[in-house]
Amino acid sequence: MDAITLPPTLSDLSRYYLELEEKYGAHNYHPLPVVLTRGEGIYVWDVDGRRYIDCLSGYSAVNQGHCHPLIVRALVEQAGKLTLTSRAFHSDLLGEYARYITGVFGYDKVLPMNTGVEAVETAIKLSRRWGYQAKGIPGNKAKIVVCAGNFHGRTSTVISFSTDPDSNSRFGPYMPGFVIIPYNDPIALEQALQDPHVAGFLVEPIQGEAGVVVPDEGYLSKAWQLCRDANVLFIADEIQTGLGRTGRMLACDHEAVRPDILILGKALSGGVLPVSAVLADDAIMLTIRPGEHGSTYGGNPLACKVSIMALTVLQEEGMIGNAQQLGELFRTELNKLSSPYIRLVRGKGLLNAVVIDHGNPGAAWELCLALKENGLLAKPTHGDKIRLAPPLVITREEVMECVGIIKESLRTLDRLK
Ligand code: IF1
Repeated sequence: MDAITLPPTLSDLSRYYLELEEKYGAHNYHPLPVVLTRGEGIYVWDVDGRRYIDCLSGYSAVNQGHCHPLIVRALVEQAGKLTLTSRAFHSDLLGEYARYITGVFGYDKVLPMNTGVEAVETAIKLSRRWGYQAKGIPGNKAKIVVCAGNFHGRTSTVISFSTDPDSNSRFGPYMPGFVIIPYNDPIALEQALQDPHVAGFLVEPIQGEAGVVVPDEGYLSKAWQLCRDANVLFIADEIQTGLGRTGRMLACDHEAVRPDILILGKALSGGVLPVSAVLADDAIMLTIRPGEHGSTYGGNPLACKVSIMALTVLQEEGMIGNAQQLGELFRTELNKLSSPYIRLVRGKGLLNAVVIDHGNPGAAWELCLALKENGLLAKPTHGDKIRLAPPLVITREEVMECVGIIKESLRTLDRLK
């Protein structure tokens, strides 16, 4: 373990767990030095009993708050009854779930998967299949247009169209058939769509990993219109932006855009299981036939039960409106800090980021360490951006507490050269 990265305040107990991971776990992450053992609502506790406000929310998987009692109850009850049938047999929950989720989002059909990237893979395969079968693209010629700065997951296909060298360099060879255009650029999209072999346009309504990049108002609706005109499927990756995070059920709802293919994940289970889904109408979804796609765990009864409850509490407990209102407050109050170290505050609903402005390239990391010391957990991305995305159950008082902690913690940057 690189001793200099460990703060002197780290307890022996925390150090023990950190060293275990370091010794026996692959080194594919660089976490903040905090070891968590319990969560409830917006709070998490470390092994030394210190409490933190979680401003990452498992990268927006725990929108409903940690260990939401109704979601946990659904999980535990179903776990004692039936957890997995595989899709070789029916269960008494898959149909109920399919009816429920298609009703919530207004699509004919759902295809259930587990992780986010599997749902993205599914959407890619589905749009290609639709391209051959419905649009008449010649065999193996289908293209999918994607945006620079995207993050859609980490499989070898999906990293093939990443523009982030950390994600894809030295992991080639790469899957062909993707065209990368600039994000937030309808003219580039219009040009790309002139190619008759394009089957789909895959886009994040807000780019999360890129540092919460919010496109210009009207971009999504324009892109959607361009896709319709070109007979190209508009595929929205709402894995991070969906499920109330931006103050609407879907980020696309802000512009009344209805994607042809909708991809959901993360908070679809409230953070208790990997549950993802692809939604589309029959003309698209039924181009995949039995035996042509699937997954052992996709649509398992445990996931179905949990997901119904995760969607239910999201809607019934006012979380979406709360995200809208308190997100507004959070950004307003962060802007009021007018700190020389905050270049800008951006986001929508409770998906926000601050861009740090400091001569020291390690400033965002140092700030996150200071935030942690003061009781708030957040993680830098791309060096200088810090995502601030607490669970949607946060209250006004707690948002103000976050702002206070951030204000206090920014002072450490005075001392950093
Ligand atoms: C990691 C970021 C968040 C996603 C979108 C698909 C996926 C993700 C829009 C894949 C996943 C994660 C994965 C996580 C870090 C994280 C992330 F920083 F990379 F951008 F959330 F902000 N589409 N995002 O954001 O979903 O297969 O992981 O379930 O450590 O890689 P997955």
